[in-house]
Order: sequence, then structure tokens, then C-alpha cells
Amino acid sequence: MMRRQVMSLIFLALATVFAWARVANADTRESFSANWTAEYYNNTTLSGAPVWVETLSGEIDFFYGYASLVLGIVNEDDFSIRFSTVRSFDEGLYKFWLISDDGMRIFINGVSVYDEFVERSTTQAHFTRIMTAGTHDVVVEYFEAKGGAVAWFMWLQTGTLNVTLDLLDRPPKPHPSWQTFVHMLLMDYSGASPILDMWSPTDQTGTVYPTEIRMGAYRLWVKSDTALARAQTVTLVAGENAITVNAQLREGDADGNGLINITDFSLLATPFGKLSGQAGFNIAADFNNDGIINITDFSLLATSFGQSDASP
Ligand SMILES: [Ca+2]
Ligand SMILES: [Ca+2]
Ligand SMILES: [Ca+2]
Ligand SMILES: [Ca+2]
Repeated sequence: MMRRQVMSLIFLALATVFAWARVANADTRESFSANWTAEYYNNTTLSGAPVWVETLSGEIDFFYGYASLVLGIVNEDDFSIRFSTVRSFDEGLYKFWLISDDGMRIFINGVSVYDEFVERSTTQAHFTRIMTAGTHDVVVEYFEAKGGAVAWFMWLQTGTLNVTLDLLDRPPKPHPSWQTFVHMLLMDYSGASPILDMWSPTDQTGTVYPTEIRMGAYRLWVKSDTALARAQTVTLVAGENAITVNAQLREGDADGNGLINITDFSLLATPFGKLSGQAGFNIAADFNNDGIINITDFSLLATSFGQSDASP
């Protein structure tokens, strides 16, 4: 037990090294009940009868280091472990994370979902999978060759995100004029860099296509190529999250610098009256995306003159 306590401390220290490990500490973490069965083998191929079998008191979160897991019974090197459990899942999308040194392979209901049963140094990986509601067999097979040994595995339910813009002066959806490009940031409250930072096209309903995302509370910042950014707080849950930006985006930022001012007015004035396809037409000044730069675009700009982007 002492060894486990020491290993837990080492794990805590290592966890601070892995930035992504913050995920594991989020309140969205799947709660693991203590029903992993661990079978230990003194070879790297899970062959023969196990030399030790136990029920884990927690998760698979072992930074074994260089010593034997079970002194005098399990080898320091050249051993393997099969962890198995039957666990209840809600229906939905799940993200599975692992760290291993050396190899690991994972089966869900007997189907291989991850297979890197190879000698390697400490490696982290993740994969996603849609789970049906009910109980599922999860088996994690792991081996250690030489040197340090790590076995760590967890999962959490994730969701998808799609964001719909509300744009000014557009015909009813769906319509091509709703198609634009948006810059989207999604920030958690850790002060770290955004967990999502992407440019993406909208479809004819002004919607950005779904993105897989961790559950949690975030600040969502959205800017389209000719409109000022809006920001709002969103709470993303498991499954599909359809978020509508909570206010119409202010149009008129022709140069996309986050401020609507005289420069944007100049960019509008030069091609004023031009139709799409005509020489001198500037799509960046066609704020309502209707193929003509006219008084409508002027008034969209004038309404928001002097305004700037919401801060992220
Ligand atoms: Ca070792
Ligand atoms: Ca190793
Ligand atoms: Ca501008
Ligand atoms: Ca226009």
C-alpha cells in the first residue's frame, strides 16, 4: 500500500507536466468505480497463468517507475497486465485517453479499438468512440519491456458543437448570403490558450459545422470576416450542442481588424455602386453578401461606426 501511495504522489507530480491532464481533473470526468480486475504475467505476451490477480481500488493510473509492482512476485521488467471491467455507459460520444510505456491495446466488447502493443517510451494517445447505452466490456492489455513503466487510462463523455450566426439584413434561411467565414475561439477559465481556435465556413443557414468538444463551461468568441466579434458564455453538455450566437453580428469591418472606422468607410466608398463581377467590386464591402455594394451596406457600417470587437 505504501508503494501505491508513493506512486500516487509521483502521479500527481507528473500530472502537472502533462497539460492535457487538466482534462482529467475537470468535473466532467467519468467516475470510475473500483471494479477493474488486474491479471499480472511475468512475460510480455500475457501468456500462461497470471502470477498475481487483484481488484484495483481505483483507476488505471500507474506510474510504476522501475520497481516491481508486487515485490518478489511480478518482474521489474518484461511483464504484462490485463485490466478488465464491465462498465455502464450512457449513449453518446466518448473520448478515451491513455498513456503507456511500453505498449497498450484496448478492446471494447471484444472489438479492438486501440492497438499499439509495441515497445516504446512513454506515449500518450486518445481516440473517440460512440457508445450505446448499457454495459460494455472494457479490456486494457498492457506490457512493459525494459526501463520505466507507465499504464494510465481514462475516458469521459464529450459532445459536439455547432454555432449558428445571426447576421444582419439577410433573406430567410437557407440562402447563399448566409455563407461566410467565421473565426471562433472557445476558452475555458483556466487562463490557458483557447481549447478551440478555428476558421470555418458557415453553411446556407449561417451554421458552422459540428466540432467535437469537451463538456464544460466556456467563453465563446465568434467573428465573421466582415463583422465584429461577439462573445458569450456557453455550457456544453454531452451530445449535440447547438449554440446560437446571442446577438446579431455588427457588420462593417471591411478590413477585418476588429474596429469599424474610417478605413472601412474608404473600402466601402471606392467600390460603391458596383455589382459582383464588375471591375472594382470588393466582396469585403458587401456586408450583407447580396452581390451589390449600395446604401444597405453603407447603413450597416454606419450603424456600428466606432464599435469594436468584444474581447475574447
Ligand atoms: Ca521496468
Ligand atoms: Ca519501458
Ligand atoms: Ca476595420
Ligand atoms: Ca450589399
